[in-house]
Amino acid sequence: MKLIGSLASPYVRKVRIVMAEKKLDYDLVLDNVWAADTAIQASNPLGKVPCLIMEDGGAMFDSRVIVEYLDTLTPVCKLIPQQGRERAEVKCWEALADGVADAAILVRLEKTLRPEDQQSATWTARQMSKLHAGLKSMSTGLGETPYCAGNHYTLSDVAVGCTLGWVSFRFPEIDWRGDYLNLAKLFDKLSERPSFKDTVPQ
Ligand code: GSF
Repeated sequence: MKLIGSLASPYVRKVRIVMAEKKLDYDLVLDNVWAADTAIQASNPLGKVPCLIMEDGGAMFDSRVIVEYLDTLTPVCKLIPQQGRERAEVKCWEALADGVADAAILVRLEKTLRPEDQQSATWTARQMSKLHAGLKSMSTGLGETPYCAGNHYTLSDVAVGCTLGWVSFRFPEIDWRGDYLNLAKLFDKLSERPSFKDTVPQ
């Protein structure tokens, strides 16, 4: 399998961590989707990474679809419960974590891609409020449990870890570690895993 992605993206990192946890082999093909010469649209018409190229040449996106597929390929380190409420809970954590990343990325794009005189403070504030509400909700949901969905490591933790890592990477001024000690503790625990160590955003 080939994974088209970048070393900074939280969604690509989520897929890479799942690949590593499940001990799946793949080649990482770097593509800067913002560059004029990006080839991403040949594989993903939406022009986004991650995009998985399967053995038969077929392309799969987005990260949530890819990780769900990867989890079915081997019983090694099951990350998504099979069914019912537990499954929905893990998927909802993933939606929350990805949604926080979506909002944070929109803020960054507004600042980096749009000329200063066209930037909207209202839009930025709207996204920032989602970012902060999302962090708070993650902390409340985690409470004092060892992992997001309870006692076991799941895709929820992978998704939350990738989003927190990305927020620290691009918004070092947001002190989520100081505000939410339980998230900091979880993040430090996750950061010891080889899958996280090998994929620190850069
Ligand atoms: C989000 C992918 C995405 O926005 C997923 O795969 O989970 N829901 C999708 N990827 C960004 C890179 S990054 O900011 O992580 C991307 O490829 N953006 C290019 C664009 O044109 O929006």
